[in-house]
Amino acid sequence: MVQYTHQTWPDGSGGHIVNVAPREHGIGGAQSTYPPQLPAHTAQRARSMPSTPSEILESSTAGSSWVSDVPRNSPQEEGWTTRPKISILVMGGTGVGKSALIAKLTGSPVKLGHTLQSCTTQCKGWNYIHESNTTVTLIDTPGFDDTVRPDMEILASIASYIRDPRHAPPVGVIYMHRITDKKMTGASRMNLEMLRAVCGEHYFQNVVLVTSMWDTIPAARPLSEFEAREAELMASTEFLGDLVDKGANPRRYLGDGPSATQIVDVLCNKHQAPPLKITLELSRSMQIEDTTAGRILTAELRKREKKRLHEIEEEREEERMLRAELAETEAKVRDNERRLRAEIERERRARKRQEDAEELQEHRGRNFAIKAAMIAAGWTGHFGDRR
Ligand SMILES: Nc1nc2c(ncn2[C@@H]2O[C@H](COP(=O)(O)OP(=O)(O)O)[C@@H](O)[C@H]2O)c(=O)[nH]1
Ligand SMILES: [Mg+2]
Repeated sequence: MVQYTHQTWPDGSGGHIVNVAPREHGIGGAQSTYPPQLPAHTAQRARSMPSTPSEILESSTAGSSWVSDVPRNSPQEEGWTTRPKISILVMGGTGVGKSALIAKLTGSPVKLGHTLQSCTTQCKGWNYIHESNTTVTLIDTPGFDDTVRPDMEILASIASYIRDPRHAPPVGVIYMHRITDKKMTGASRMNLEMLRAVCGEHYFQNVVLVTSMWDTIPAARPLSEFEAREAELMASTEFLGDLVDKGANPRRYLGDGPSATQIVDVLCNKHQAPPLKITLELSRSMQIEDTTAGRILTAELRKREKKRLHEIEEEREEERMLRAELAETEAKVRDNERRLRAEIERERRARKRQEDAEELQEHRGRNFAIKAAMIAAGWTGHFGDRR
Protein backbone atom coordinates (compact mmCIF):
# COMPACT_ATOMS: atom_id res chain seq x y z
CA MET A 1 0.00 0.00 0.00
CA VAL A 2 1.20 3.44 -0.79
CA GLN A 3 2.49 5.57 2.09
CA TYR A 4 1.41 9.18 2.33
CA THR A 5 2.74 12.26 4.02
CA HIS A 6 0.53 15.14 5.01
CA GLN A 7 2.92 17.81 3.81
CA THR A 8 2.68 16.87 0.20
CA TRP A 9 -0.87 16.27 -0.86
CA PRO A 10 -3.63 18.75 -0.53
CA ASP A 11 -6.24 16.19 0.37
CA GLY A 12 -4.21 15.15 3.36
CA SER A 13 -3.90 11.60 2.11
CA GLY A 14 -1.29 11.84 -0.62
CA GLY A 15 2.45 11.91 -0.55
CA HIS A 16 5.53 10.93 -2.42
CA ILE A 17 4.98 7.88 -4.46
CA VAL A 18 8.13 6.03 -5.30
CA ASN A 19 7.98 5.08 -8.90
CA VAL A 20 8.71 1.53 -9.76
CA ALA A 21 8.83 2.07 -13.49
CA PRO A 22 11.46 0.37 -15.59
CA ARG A 23 14.59 2.50 -15.83
CA GLU A 24 15.05 1.94 -19.56
CA HIS A 25 12.39 4.55 -20.27
CA GLY A 26 13.96 6.89 -17.82
CA ILE A 27 10.75 7.22 -15.79
CA GLY A 28 10.64 6.56 -12.12
CA GLY A 29 13.07 4.12 -10.56
CA ALA A 30 14.16 3.95 -7.00
CA GLN A 31 15.47 7.52 -6.78
CA SER A 32 12.67 9.19 -8.65
CA THR A 33 9.50 10.42 -6.99
CA TYR A 34 6.24 11.50 -8.46
CA PRO A 35 4.54 13.87 -8.60
CA PRO A 36 6.41 17.10 -7.98
CA GLN A 37 5.79 18.96 -4.71
CA LEU A 38 2.79 21.23 -4.83
CA PRO A 39 3.42 24.87 -4.02
CA ALA A 40 2.53 25.81 -0.44
CA HIS A 41 -0.26 28.21 -1.48
CA THR A 42 -1.87 25.44 -3.49
CA ALA A 43 -1.86 23.03 -0.61
CA GLN A 44 -3.25 25.73 1.65
CA ARG A 45 -6.06 26.51 -0.78
CA ALA A 46 -6.92 22.85 -1.16
CA ARG A 47 -7.06 22.35 2.59
CA SER A 48 -9.56 25.18 2.85
CA MET A 49 -11.91 23.37 0.46
CA PRO A 50 -15.31 22.49 1.91
CA SER A 51 -15.20 19.13 3.54
CA THR A 52 -18.69 18.53 4.84
CA PRO A 53 -21.83 18.00 2.87
CA SER A 54 -23.41 21.19 4.19
CA GLU A 55 -20.37 23.17 3.11
CA ILE A 56 -20.43 21.59 -0.27
CA LEU A 57 -24.04 21.45 -1.15
CA GLU A 58 -26.53 24.19 -1.45
CA SER A 59 -29.22 21.66 -0.70
CA SER A 60 -29.94 20.71 2.89
CA THR A 61 -30.72 17.16 1.83
CA ALA A 62 -27.27 16.50 0.51
CA GLY A 63 -25.70 15.29 3.72
CA SER A 64 -27.38 11.95 3.58
CA SER A 65 -26.00 11.11 0.17
CA TRP A 66 -22.32 10.86 1.02
CA VAL A 67 -20.74 7.64 -0.05
CA SER A 68 -18.82 5.57 2.41
CA ASP A 69 -16.94 2.37 1.91
CA VAL A 70 -19.42 0.51 4.07
CA PRO A 71 -21.47 -1.70 1.77
CA ARG A 72 -24.89 -0.30 0.95
CA ASN A 73 -26.37 -3.66 0.15
CA SER A 74 -24.88 -5.76 2.94
CA PRO A 75 -27.09 -8.50 4.28
CA GLN A 76 -29.07 -7.36 7.27
CA GLU A 77 -28.86 -10.63 9.14
CA GLU A 78 -26.95 -10.31 12.37
CA GLY A 79 -23.41 -11.56 12.28
CA TRP A 80 -22.99 -11.48 8.52
CA THR A 81 -20.05 -9.71 7.03
CA THR A 82 -19.53 -8.83 3.43
CA ARG A 83 -16.60 -7.52 1.51
CA PRO A 84 -16.82 -3.73 1.16
CA LYS A 85 -17.61 -2.54 -2.34
CA ILE A 86 -16.57 0.64 -4.03
CA SER A 87 -16.83 1.84 -7.57
CA ILE A 88 -14.65 4.23 -9.50
CA LEU A 89 -15.61 6.09 -12.63
CA VAL A 90 -12.92 6.10 -15.34
CA MET A 91 -13.20 9.06 -17.69
CA GLY A 92 -11.21 10.67 -20.51
CA GLY A 93 -11.16 10.95 -24.30
CA THR A 94 -11.15 8.00 -26.68
CA GLY A 95 -7.83 6.17 -26.84
CA VAL A 96 -6.30 7.64 -23.67
CA GLY A 97 -6.04 4.19 -22.07
CA LYS A 98 -9.14 3.85 -19.89
CA SER A 99 -9.89 0.31 -21.00
CA ALA A 100 -6.18 -0.61 -20.97
CA LEU A 101 -5.84 0.51 -17.34
CA ILE A 102 -9.00 -1.40 -16.38
CA ALA A 103 -7.76 -4.51 -18.18
CA LYS A 104 -4.42 -4.26 -16.38
CA LEU A 105 -6.05 -3.95 -12.95
CA THR A 106 -8.86 -6.45 -13.33
CA GLY A 107 -7.26 -8.94 -15.72
CA SER A 108 -10.57 -8.88 -17.59
CA PRO A 109 -10.90 -9.16 -21.37
CA VAL A 110 -11.73 -5.46 -21.81
CA LYS A 111 -11.82 -4.44 -25.46
CA LEU A 112 -9.10 -1.96 -26.36
CA GLY A 113 -8.37 0.16 -29.35
CA HIS A 114 -9.47 2.99 -31.54
CA THR A 115 -11.67 1.26 -34.09
CA LEU A 116 -15.41 1.78 -34.01
CA GLN A 117 -15.96 -1.89 -33.26
CA SER A 118 -13.51 -2.10 -30.41
CA CYS A 119 -13.88 1.20 -28.57
CA THR A 120 -16.12 1.50 -25.54
CA THR A 121 -19.58 2.67 -26.60
CA GLN A 122 -21.38 2.20 -23.29
CA CYS A 123 -20.58 2.23 -19.59
CA LYS A 124 -19.51 -1.10 -18.23
CA GLY A 125 -18.31 -2.04 -14.77
CA TRP A 126 -15.35 -4.40 -14.28
CA ASN A 127 -14.72 -5.88 -10.84
CA TYR A 128 -11.61 -6.99 -9.04
CA ILE A 129 -10.60 -7.46 -5.46
CA HIS A 130 -8.20 -4.84 -4.17
CA GLU A 131 -5.50 -5.90 -1.70
CA SER A 132 -7.52 -4.21 1.05
CA ASN A 133 -10.15 -6.92 0.42
CA THR A 134 -12.47 -4.36 -1.14
CA THR A 135 -14.38 -5.22 -4.29
CA VAL A 136 -13.54 -2.44 -6.69
CA THR A 137 -15.74 -1.83 -9.71
CA LEU A 138 -14.01 0.21 -12.36
CA ILE A 139 -16.58 1.82 -14.64
CA ASP A 140 -15.34 2.11 -18.20
CA THR A 141 -16.98 5.04 -20.01
CA PRO A 142 -16.94 6.21 -23.63
CA GLY A 143 -15.03 9.42 -24.35
CA PHE A 144 -17.04 12.54 -25.15
CA ASP A 145 -15.55 12.64 -28.62
CA ASP A 146 -17.26 9.45 -29.66
CA THR A 147 -18.20 9.23 -33.32
CA VAL A 148 -20.72 6.46 -32.76
CA ARG A 149 -22.94 8.06 -30.12
CA PRO A 150 -23.96 11.66 -29.48
CA ASP A 151 -22.34 13.20 -26.38
CA MET A 152 -25.70 13.69 -24.61
CA GLU A 153 -26.39 9.95 -24.88
CA ILE A 154 -23.00 9.21 -23.39
CA LEU A 155 -23.70 11.56 -20.49
CA ALA A 156 -27.10 9.95 -19.98
CA SER A 157 -25.54 6.49 -19.95
CA ILE A 158 -22.95 7.56 -17.34
CA ALA A 159 -25.68 9.16 -15.24
CA SER A 160 -27.94 6.14 -15.45
CA TYR A 161 -25.09 3.78 -14.54
CA ILE A 162 -24.03 5.71 -11.45
CA ARG A 163 -27.61 6.26 -10.30
CA ASP A 164 -28.55 2.61 -10.70
CA PRO A 165 -29.26 1.43 -7.14
CA ARG A 166 -27.61 -1.90 -7.94
CA HIS A 167 -24.28 -0.10 -8.37
CA ALA A 168 -22.22 1.38 -5.54
CA PRO A 169 -21.93 5.15 -6.03
CA PRO A 170 -18.42 6.13 -7.17
CA VAL A 171 -15.92 6.98 -4.43
CA GLY A 172 -13.72 8.59 -7.01
CA VAL A 173 -13.04 9.40 -10.62
CA ILE A 174 -9.93 8.51 -12.58
CA TYR A 175 -9.44 10.99 -15.41
CA MET A 176 -6.91 9.99 -18.08
CA HIS A 177 -4.91 12.08 -20.55
CA ARG A 178 -2.09 10.98 -22.87
CA ILE A 179 1.23 12.60 -21.95
CA THR A 180 2.24 12.06 -25.58
CA ASP A 181 -0.41 14.56 -26.80
CA LYS A 182 1.46 17.71 -27.74
CA LYS A 183 -1.61 19.88 -27.49
CA MET A 184 -4.98 19.88 -25.79
CA THR A 185 -7.35 19.11 -28.63
CA GLY A 186 -10.97 20.25 -28.73
CA ALA A 187 -11.97 16.73 -27.69
CA SER A 188 -9.58 16.80 -24.70
CA ARG A 189 -11.04 20.12 -23.58
CA MET A 190 -14.59 18.81 -23.88
CA ASN A 191 -13.74 15.69 -21.85
CA LEU A 192 -12.13 17.89 -19.22
CA GLU A 193 -15.18 20.15 -19.09
CA MET A 194 -17.34 17.08 -18.64
CA LEU A 195 -15.12 15.89 -15.79
CA ARG A 196 -15.51 19.24 -14.04
CA ALA A 197 -19.26 19.32 -14.62
CA VAL A 198 -19.94 15.69 -13.65
CA CYS A 199 -17.86 15.92 -10.43
CA GLY A 200 -18.18 19.49 -9.25
CA GLU A 201 -15.36 21.28 -7.43
CA HIS A 202 -16.29 19.72 -4.10
CA TYR A 203 -15.41 16.31 -5.55
CA PHE A 204 -11.96 17.17 -6.96
CA GLN A 205 -10.18 15.63 -3.94
CA ASN A 206 -11.59 12.31 -5.10
CA VAL A 207 -10.27 12.73 -8.64
CA VAL A 208 -7.04 11.12 -9.83
CA LEU A 209 -5.55 12.85 -12.86
CA VAL A 210 -3.64 10.16 -14.71
CA THR A 211 -1.24 10.78 -17.54
CA SER A 212 -0.80 7.66 -19.66
CA MET A 213 1.56 6.38 -22.36
CA TRP A 214 4.74 7.13 -20.38
CA ASP A 215 6.07 3.74 -21.41
CA THR A 216 5.67 4.57 -25.10
CA ILE A 217 8.05 7.56 -25.01
CA PRO A 218 10.89 6.69 -27.37
CA ALA A 219 14.21 6.28 -25.58
CA ALA A 220 15.71 8.87 -27.95
CA ARG A 221 13.36 11.62 -26.74
CA PRO A 222 14.41 13.49 -23.60
CA LEU A 223 12.14 12.64 -20.67
CA SER A 224 12.46 16.24 -19.46
CA GLU A 225 10.28 17.32 -22.40
CA PHE A 226 7.40 15.18 -21.09
CA GLU A 227 8.01 16.10 -17.47
CA ALA A 228 7.79 19.76 -18.44
CA ARG A 229 4.55 19.07 -20.31
CA GLU A 230 3.16 17.24 -17.30
CA ALA A 231 4.16 20.07 -14.97
CA GLU A 232 2.41 22.56 -17.25
CA LEU A 233 -0.70 20.37 -17.48
CA MET A 234 -0.91 20.05 -13.72
CA ALA A 235 -0.14 23.69 -12.97
CA SER A 236 -1.92 25.71 -15.63
CA THR A 237 -5.51 26.62 -14.85
CA GLU A 238 -6.13 26.38 -18.57
CA PHE A 239 -5.59 22.63 -18.25
CA LEU A 240 -5.72 20.69 -14.96
CA GLY A 241 -4.29 23.30 -12.59
CA ASP A 242 -7.60 24.26 -11.02
CA LEU A 243 -8.36 20.62 -10.25
CA VAL A 244 -4.94 20.10 -8.65
CA ASP A 245 -5.38 23.33 -6.67
CA LYS A 246 -8.60 21.93 -5.27
CA GLY A 247 -7.14 18.61 -4.28
CA ALA A 248 -7.11 16.39 -7.38
CA ASN A 249 -4.30 13.81 -7.35
CA PRO A 250 -1.88 13.63 -10.27
CA ARG A 251 -0.45 10.19 -11.06
CA ARG A 252 1.31 8.47 -13.95
CA TYR A 253 0.26 5.24 -15.62
CA LEU A 254 3.38 3.49 -16.89
CA GLY A 255 1.59 0.63 -18.61
CA ASP A 256 2.42 -1.75 -15.73
CA GLY A 257 0.66 -3.25 -12.71
CA PRO A 258 2.38 -1.28 -9.92
CA SER A 259 1.63 2.14 -11.40
CA ALA A 260 -1.97 1.05 -12.12
CA THR A 261 -2.38 -0.09 -8.51
CA GLN A 262 -0.99 3.18 -7.17
CA ILE A 263 -3.72 5.04 -9.06
CA VAL A 264 -6.53 3.03 -7.44
CA ASP A 265 -4.81 3.13 -4.02
CA VAL A 266 -5.40 6.88 -3.91
CA LEU A 267 -9.14 6.26 -3.97
CA CYS A 268 -9.20 3.06 -1.93
CA ASN A 269 -7.58 5.01 0.89
CA LYS A 270 -10.43 7.48 0.92
CA HIS A 271 -13.05 6.48 3.42
CA GLN A 272 -15.76 8.72 2.16
CA ALA A 273 -16.77 10.58 -0.94
CA PRO A 274 -19.33 13.29 -1.47
CA PRO A 275 -21.94 12.68 -4.14
CA LEU A 276 -21.05 13.68 -7.66
CA LYS A 277 -22.47 17.01 -8.77
CA ILE A 278 -24.50 15.32 -11.48
CA THR A 279 -26.00 12.92 -8.93
CA LEU A 280 -27.07 15.86 -6.79
CA GLU A 281 -28.53 17.67 -9.75
CA LEU A 282 -30.47 14.65 -10.96
CA SER A 283 -31.73 13.94 -7.46
CA ARG A 284 -33.35 17.41 -7.58
CA SER A 285 -35.52 16.08 -10.43
CA MET A 286 -33.44 17.78 -13.08
CA GLN A 287 -33.47 16.35 -16.57
CA ILE A 288 -30.10 15.29 -17.92
CA GLU A 289 -30.14 18.23 -20.37
CA ASP A 290 -30.59 20.66 -17.45
CA THR A 291 -27.60 19.45 -15.44
CA THR A 292 -24.39 21.48 -15.64
CA ALA A 293 -22.83 18.84 -17.88
CA GLY A 294 -25.99 18.64 -20.00
CA ARG A 295 -26.09 22.41 -20.46
CA ILE A 296 -22.43 22.43 -21.54
CA LEU A 297 -23.16 19.74 -24.10
CA THR A 298 -26.26 21.58 -25.35
CA ALA A 299 -24.26 24.81 -25.65
CA GLU A 300 -21.52 22.94 -27.48
CA LEU A 301 -24.07 21.36 -29.80
CA ARG A 302 -25.56 24.80 -30.53
CA LYS A 303 -22.06 26.18 -31.10
CA ARG A 304 -21.30 23.35 -33.52
CA GLU A 305 -24.65 23.85 -35.29
CA LYS A 306 -24.00 27.58 -35.55
CA LYS A 307 -20.53 26.91 -36.88
CA ARG A 308 -21.92 24.40 -39.37
CA LEU A 309 -24.61 26.89 -40.50
CA HIS A 310 -21.92 29.54 -40.86
CA GLU A 311 -19.84 27.11 -42.91
CA ILE A 312 -22.85 26.28 -45.08
CA GLU A 313 -23.50 30.01 -45.58
CA GLU A 314 -19.83 30.52 -46.47
CA GLU A 315 -19.96 27.60 -48.88
CA ARG A 316 -23.10 29.07 -50.49
CA GLU A 317 -21.46 32.48 -50.77
CA GLU A 318 -18.43 30.86 -52.34
CA GLU A 319 -20.69 28.99 -54.74
CA ARG A 320 -22.47 32.25 -55.64
CA MET A 321 -19.13 33.91 -56.30
CA LEU A 322 -17.93 30.95 -58.34
CA ARG A 323 -21.15 30.99 -60.38
CA ALA A 324 -20.75 34.73 -61.02
CA GLU A 325 -17.13 34.18 -62.04
CA LEU A 326 -18.21 31.30 -64.25
CA ALA A 327 -20.90 33.44 -65.93
CA GLU A 328 -18.36 36.21 -66.49
CA THR A 329 -15.85 33.74 -67.92
CA GLU A 330 -18.53 32.21 -70.15
CA ALA A 331 -19.50 35.67 -71.44
CA LYS A 332 -15.84 36.40 -72.16
CA VAL A 333 -15.48 33.07 -73.94
CA ARG A 334 -18.59 33.77 -76.05
CA ASP A 335 -17.28 37.25 -76.88
CA ASN A 336 -13.90 35.82 -77.86
CA GLU A 337 -15.60 33.20 -79.96
CA ARG A 338 -17.62 35.86 -81.80
CA ARG A 339 -14.49 37.92 -82.46
CA LEU A 340 -12.60 34.85 -83.60
CA ARG A 341 -15.40 33.83 -85.96
CA ALA A 342 -15.51 37.37 -87.40
CA GLU A 343 -11.74 37.33 -87.84
CA ILE A 344 -11.84 33.92 -89.49
CA GLU A 345 -14.59 35.17 -91.81
CA ARG A 346 -12.57 38.27 -92.66
CA GLU A 347 -9.52 36.13 -93.38
CA ARG A 348 -11.60 33.72 -95.44
CA ARG A 349 -12.94 36.56 -97.55
CA ALA A 350 -9.52 38.11 -97.98
CA ARG A 351 -8.14 34.73 -99.00
CA LYS A 352 -11.02 34.31 -101.49
CA ARG A 353 -10.34 37.72 -102.99
CA GLN A 354 -6.69 36.84 -103.25
CA GLU A 355 -7.47 33.49 -104.86
CA ASP A 356 -9.91 35.13 -107.30
CA ALA A 357 -7.31 37.72 -108.20
CA GLU A 358 -4.67 35.03 -108.71
CA GLU A 359 -7.06 32.97 -110.81
CA LEU A 360 -7.84 35.97 -112.97
CA GLN A 361 -4.19 36.69 -113.35
CA GLU A 362 -3.50 33.10 -114.35
CA HIS A 363 -6.39 33.14 -116.81
CA ARG A 364 -5.09 36.31 -118.42
CA GLY A 365 -1.62 34.81 -118.55
CA ARG A 366 -2.96 31.73 -120.29
CA ASN A 367 -4.98 33.83 -122.81
CA PHE A 368 -1.97 35.92 -123.57
CA ALA A 369 0.16 32.84 -124.19
CA ILE A 370 -2.45 31.36 -126.57
CA LYS A 371 -2.72 34.60 -128.48
CA ALA A 372 1.00 34.90 -128.69
CA ALA A 373 1.20 31.34 -129.98
CA MET A 374 -1.52 32.05 -132.59
CA ILE A 375 0.21 35.21 -133.78
CA ALA A 376 3.43 33.29 -133.96
CA ALA A 377 1.66 30.66 -136.01
CA GLY A 378 0.60 33.39 -138.47
CA TRP A 379 -2.81 34.30 -137.15
CA THR A 380 -3.75 37.65 -138.53
CA GLY A 381 -7.36 37.79 -137.42
CA HIS A 382 -8.90 39.99 -134.84
CA PHE A 383 -9.18 38.84 -131.19
CA GLY A 384 -12.64 39.38 -129.73
CA ASP A 385 -11.44 40.87 -126.54
CA ARG A 386 -8.90 43.47 -125.84
CA ARG A 387 -6.82 41.54 -123.38
N1 LIG B 1 1.91 1.12 -24.01
C1 LIG B 1 0.78 1.73 -23.61
N2 LIG B 1 -0.31 1.58 -24.35
C2 LIG B 1 -1.42 2.18 -23.94
C3 LIG B 1 -1.47 2.97 -22.78
N3 LIG B 1 -2.72 3.45 -22.66
C4 LIG B 1 -3.40 2.99 -23.72
N4 LIG B 1 -2.64 2.22 -24.49
C5 LIG B 1 -3.03 1.57 -25.75
O1 LIG B 1 -3.73 2.54 -26.51
C6 LIG B 1 -4.84 1.94 -27.17
C7 LIG B 1 -6.12 2.62 -26.76
O2 LIG B 1 -6.35 2.37 -25.39
P1 LIG B 1 -7.78 2.10 -24.79
O3 LIG B 1 -7.56 1.62 -23.41
O4 LIG B 1 -8.61 1.24 -25.67
O5 LIG B 1 -8.36 3.58 -24.81
P2 LIG B 1 -9.76 4.08 -24.26
O6 LIG B 1 -10.51 4.54 -25.49
O7 LIG B 1 -9.43 5.23 -23.37
O8 LIG B 1 -10.42 2.97 -23.56
C8 LIG B 1 -4.82 0.46 -26.83
O9 LIG B 1 -4.17 -0.22 -27.87
C9 LIG B 1 -3.99 0.42 -25.55
O10 LIG B 1 -3.30 -0.80 -25.42
C10 LIG B 1 -0.27 3.14 -22.00
O11 LIG B 1 -0.21 3.83 -21.00
N5 LIG B 1 0.82 2.47 -22.47
MG1 LIG C 1 -12.24 2.03 -24.07
